[in-house]
Amino acid sequence: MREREIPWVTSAPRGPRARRTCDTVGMRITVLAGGVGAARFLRGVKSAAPDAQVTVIGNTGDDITLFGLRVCPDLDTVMYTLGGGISEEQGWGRADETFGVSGELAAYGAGPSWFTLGDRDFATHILRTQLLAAGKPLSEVTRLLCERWQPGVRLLPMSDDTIETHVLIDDAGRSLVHFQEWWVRLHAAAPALAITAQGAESSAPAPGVLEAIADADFVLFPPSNPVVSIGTILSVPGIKDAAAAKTVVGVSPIIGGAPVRGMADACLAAIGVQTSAVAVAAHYGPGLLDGWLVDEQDKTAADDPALAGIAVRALPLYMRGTAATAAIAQAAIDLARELA
Ligand code: FO1
Repeated sequence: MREREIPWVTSAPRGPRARRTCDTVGMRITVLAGGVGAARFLRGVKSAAPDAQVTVIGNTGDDITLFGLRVCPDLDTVMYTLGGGISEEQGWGRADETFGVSGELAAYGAGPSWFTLGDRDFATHILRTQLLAAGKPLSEVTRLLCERWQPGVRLLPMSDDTIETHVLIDDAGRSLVHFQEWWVRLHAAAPALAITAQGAESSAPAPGVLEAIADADFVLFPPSNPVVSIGTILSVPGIKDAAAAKTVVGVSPIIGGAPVRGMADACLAAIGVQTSAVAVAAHYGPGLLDGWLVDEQDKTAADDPALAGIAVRALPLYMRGTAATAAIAQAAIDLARELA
């Protein structure tokens, strides 16, 4: 962490409201975000640090082109969730959806049918594709889409270059499938022999990404998938080194040996990492991770020699609602400030 006067530590009166307000004015937080878990965590960050400037670096490895349209699931999940348009029960896609267009496409036998796109969601993909076709980079397109949704954070794609996560599976013979096909059509049931972010090695961080990390007071890793979300963002050249130079605090996506949602265990198995709060933190390593929040079930992680050099704190980690999520975000912010 660059030595810098931390503006929010002031001598202002320390009343509860005053303490919180003066605590977050001028605070710059950068968050590497995947999909559903990250979006919900970000609601907590906004609640815990309402005056902070939050920049979200979104994973684009899940992106897929369907019916000629560019779909960016993790960017849209953050945009819709923080903008108030998300389908709460799914955690992705739009609320109050209808499926007229996908029904008509199915009537033509046009596929794939395994990836559900609602009519409202189609509008996002149509406009994004139109703007991309007009030559605008994904970062500019994302900024324009966010003008409608006003998510209250700056949402940057990790890169403007095309990066797509593909999975080598052994499904009665080896084949390489797009991450979404493995995740959604196959429910990650076919063991992943390898997971690669195709295009990452020749990609560049999107404009503003490295600056957002360098200028942050600290960086947060929400409880996103450590392989296909956080891992993919870190695979864009320059991002991991930039983050390693900062104070980084992460939230374990694994509680009691199981992922809270999604199928991170299937992804971790693909890279030979155990599905545990300790193993994920050790996978990030003390060179990158400075602090790690674990659920109380995993509090022994604090004494695990595998996490030497990483400050571990145990607290309830299930994001059961806004208050619980805000408490988790507050704990992450407090730990980052303690370590900065
Ligand atoms: N996930 C599913 O399990 N089934 C779907 O049909 C599906 C459609 C979908 C459409 C738009 C979108 O932005 C996300 C969608 N997702 C779907 C979720 C998506 O696979 C995940 O959000 C991420 O890619 C993994 O975090």
